Amino acid sequence: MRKIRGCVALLALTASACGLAEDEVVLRPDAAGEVVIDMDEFSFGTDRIEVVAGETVTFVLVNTGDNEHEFMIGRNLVETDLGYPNGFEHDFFETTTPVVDPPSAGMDMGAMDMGDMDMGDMDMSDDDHADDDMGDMDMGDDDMGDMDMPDDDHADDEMSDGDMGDMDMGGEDAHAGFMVQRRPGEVARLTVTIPADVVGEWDVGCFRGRGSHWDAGMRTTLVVLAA
Ligand SMILES: [Cu+2]
Repeated sequence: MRKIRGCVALLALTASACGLAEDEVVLRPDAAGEVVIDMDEFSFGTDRIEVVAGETVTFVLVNTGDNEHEFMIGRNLVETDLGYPNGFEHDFFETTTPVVDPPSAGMDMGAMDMGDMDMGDMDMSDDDHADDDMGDMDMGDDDMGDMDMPDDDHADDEMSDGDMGDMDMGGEDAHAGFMVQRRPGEVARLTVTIPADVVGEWDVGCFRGRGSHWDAGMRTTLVVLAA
């Protein structure tokens, strides 16, 4: 853990030497194509991640925090009816299939949710109904967690995961798109060859805690440069 933090600090120095804002942390793939990202309360430890289209990049996602965290990339923030940040309208991984190690760390909620979002009124009403039911059921749990300290949030998640298995969202809203989820101390490697059609700026975020992680600053920017 200490080693990883040291790398981030070193990159910060490199960034400032390149003429960027002094406190701006920019991560780029190393010689092996790896970008090590710390996930904790509540940040990804970087202001910006820069990659180049055509490169094969491995995001090494390290949960150095005390809560379960997730890593999502997308555009156009989606909010629930109650105004909680809840994923992205456009998933970065719509046109590519990442490899996740271990595979159980990855989860793709994209097909179902993104389809509903793009479809017409009939699908929307179905979807709203389902979301409302979920929302009402989750509210009690989650509000309590939000008012308590993050540790309680974590306890909640652990308990739910134990009962329901890996696909359980631990009382979270299900959000569209591909995500990697890690518990404290866990690491996952997310490898993807960056397609040319994703050049531009993307948001990276964690939406755990009913969007409270995002609101608390657990987000960063991914910049995909043209080859
Ligand atoms: Cu988080």
